[in-house]
Amino acid sequence: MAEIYKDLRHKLQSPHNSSEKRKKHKSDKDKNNSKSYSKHKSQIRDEGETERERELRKVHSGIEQIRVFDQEQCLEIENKIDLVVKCGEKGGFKEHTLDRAPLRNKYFFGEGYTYGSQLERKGPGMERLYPKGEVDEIPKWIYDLVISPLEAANIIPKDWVNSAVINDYMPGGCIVSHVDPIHIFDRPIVSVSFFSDSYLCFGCRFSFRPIRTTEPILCLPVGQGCVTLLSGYAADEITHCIRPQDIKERRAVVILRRVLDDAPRLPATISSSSKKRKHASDYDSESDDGQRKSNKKHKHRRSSHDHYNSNGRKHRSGSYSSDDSNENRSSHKHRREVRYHKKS
Ligand SMILES: O=C(O)CCC(=O)C(=O)O
Repeated sequence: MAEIYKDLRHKLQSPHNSSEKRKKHKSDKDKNNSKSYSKHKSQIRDEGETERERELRKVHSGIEQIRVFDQEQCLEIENKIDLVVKCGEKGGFKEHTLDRAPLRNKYFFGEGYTYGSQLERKGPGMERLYPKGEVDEIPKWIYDLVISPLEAANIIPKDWVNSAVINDYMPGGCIVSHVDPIHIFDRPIVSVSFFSDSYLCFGCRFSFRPIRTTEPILCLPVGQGCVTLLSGYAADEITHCIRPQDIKERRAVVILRRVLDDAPRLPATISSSSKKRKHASDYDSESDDGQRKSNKKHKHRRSSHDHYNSNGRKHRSGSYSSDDSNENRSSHKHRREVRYHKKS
């Protein structure tokens, strides 16, 4: 499938491709100053197709997919994810480590942040990191089994990752369209998929009751063991999501990101007073089994992440509506380049 996309990308980039021909055709038409109504209509249709193709090419330019993990490595990592889930079920994590939703749980390690309806003040760029120490450390197995192989393959620089999130989806689970907050996370956004194959979709709008989405600009296959890197347009200028119909079997993803040094953080006093840690963590980041002694059930906390209206694409005005909203787009634009060598 990745090959197909590569081919498409080449096709779109080729000076001989039909979109280029259409552009030339259009400018010839403009020069001839054709005014007939039927010509005008076909011109609009051509422009529409060209716009979509151009957007698809821009999305592809910010996507890289690499296969790093074989079946054996995937199984080992999947066993570890199961242990994380068990630990969460026993109430073994700090309060902000685990964000539960009916068909999808998120586990934040290293750093956690407020998003969606957790935000006291909603709007683009309002996401805030929790004070340091309010989520559990990145487990040692994530360093050993996931981060280290990516570092060894020069896909991410050494010690770059300071945030690891595991999303665990049940069939029908989803993540609504969003842009990972640009004022919180450096690019690229690195994710590794496990348990089953699915699709990461770009440019969908969600609506609810019943949940449904508009046609995506791109459905990117994300197979088991596949590493996906998003940067540039794919990360910043178009939303991505996981649609409920694309999770047919249980799926998990490990998202590896770098929180920016100047990302805004909630003051310790406000956050800690309202959201106390429930149990002392004995999910030791050094411990491989990840089991905790406490068996108290974690209080169910509905997440906004899956219940928030979102728009697929940037509006002409430049505003977005997304749960992982984004701001400071221009001021952070210079940060967007991938600053290191990526494996091709
Ligand atoms: O499940 C995935 O592959 C993407 C998840 C995602 O975009 C997120 O959690 O922010």
